[in-house]
Amino acid sequence: MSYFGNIDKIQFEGKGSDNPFAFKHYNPDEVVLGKKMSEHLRFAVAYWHTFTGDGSDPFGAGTAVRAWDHLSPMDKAKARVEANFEFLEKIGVPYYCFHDRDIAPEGETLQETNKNLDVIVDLLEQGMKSSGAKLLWNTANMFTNPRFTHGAGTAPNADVYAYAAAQVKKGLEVGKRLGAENYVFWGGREGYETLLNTDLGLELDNLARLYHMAIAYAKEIGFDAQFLIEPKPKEPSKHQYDFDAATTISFLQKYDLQNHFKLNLEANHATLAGHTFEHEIRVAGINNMLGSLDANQGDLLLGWDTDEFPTDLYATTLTMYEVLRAGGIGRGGVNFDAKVRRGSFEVEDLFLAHIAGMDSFAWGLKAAGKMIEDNFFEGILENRYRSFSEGIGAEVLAGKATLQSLEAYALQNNPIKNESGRQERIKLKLSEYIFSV
Ligand code: XLS
Ligand code: CA
Ligand code: CA
Repeated sequence: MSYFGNIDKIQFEGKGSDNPFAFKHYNPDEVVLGKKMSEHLRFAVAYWHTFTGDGSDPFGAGTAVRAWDHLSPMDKAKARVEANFEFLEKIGVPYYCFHDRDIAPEGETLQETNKNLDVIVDLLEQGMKSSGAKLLWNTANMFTNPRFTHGAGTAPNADVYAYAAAQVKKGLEVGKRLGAENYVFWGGREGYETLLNTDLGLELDNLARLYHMAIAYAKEIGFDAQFLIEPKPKEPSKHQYDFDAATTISFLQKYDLQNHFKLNLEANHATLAGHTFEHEIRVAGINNMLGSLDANQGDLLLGWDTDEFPTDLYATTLTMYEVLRAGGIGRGGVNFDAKVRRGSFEVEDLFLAHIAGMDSFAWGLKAAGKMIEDNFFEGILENRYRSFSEGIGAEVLAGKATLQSLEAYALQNNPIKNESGRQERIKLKLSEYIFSV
């Protein structure tokens, strides 16, 4: 059965095309800085937003019109598997991502839940074999079910902690079976509401213990996916432990986990943390922690996680600039953790939204590639920090300077001459690059 029968495979038609169901910028085989666009971007579709989501919000029921709406939970899950592979093929995206609870309904017991999961994982395995689609990452949803109301790996209740561990164990087995390239931990309920009932130290220690157990088990079963933690500062918890890239990196270092994890960074989560996405990517990059990206955008007028499809070219350009500077996305990818708006309820909107996101990222990649090729911004950096390549600056970098030697230098170096940062000129240049491709 076809779920998107009226839509043909989306093709690249180039800038001149006015066909809304075609790419104007995403040309998978086009080479940017010596590598194909498809290899730079490694796009993925998020199962939860595209196939499980129904457009409901806290004020109203779902609006999405889908061919599987009338089916029973298990049949719905099976239909979504077929829809997933048809969608990936037609949109030309090689990867997908899911939470365990997106793909199969929960049963009455953990046994039953795992059985449901196994039925669907069988179908996914077959579908991946016949279509060539790949799993960028999977994860365990340890935030929707009421049992996780106080947390999962940071729960105050050891029974809940054990349940979470069982779910992670199963998630790793599923990931191994489907050849997932990454495994994600997002701590939806790993945080707290008030310190008056929270043992912060114990909760963080326990979370680290769970991660160490996951590393040990993955090794035992031979699952060699890259492990990722996804920072987010708030929502659903008031304060989430993995607040942002810097906080998460220091957590990993404290618990000797830094060599086993990288970060899955999300644009909208960066915004919620009061950062730009490029800031988060740079922080990860300089710490060798850039793992993968959840591509979306928030709304600066709203303080919550709107998960819109990314269409802001300044943001996609700066994102790809940071990715290229960091040496690429490696085993990660660009996963559209984005949902169509509630008013965009037709299946056509799923295609139009992904085309918008893919074209915006391809556009950003082309602009960023040109920026790097021209060496304009890198040249500015080199010039701006040139005082560290000779004289007293070089001594600082070589670790030879002391407070005494720097004082002696400062005492005879008068006046100090600073130079303009030329920020306005630089920002206009960025616009010129974006509009030149
Ligand atoms: C929620 C998160 C979540 C993770 C995976 O805000 O973005 O969907 O990406 O659990
Ligand atoms: Ca995400
Ligand atoms: Ca989000």
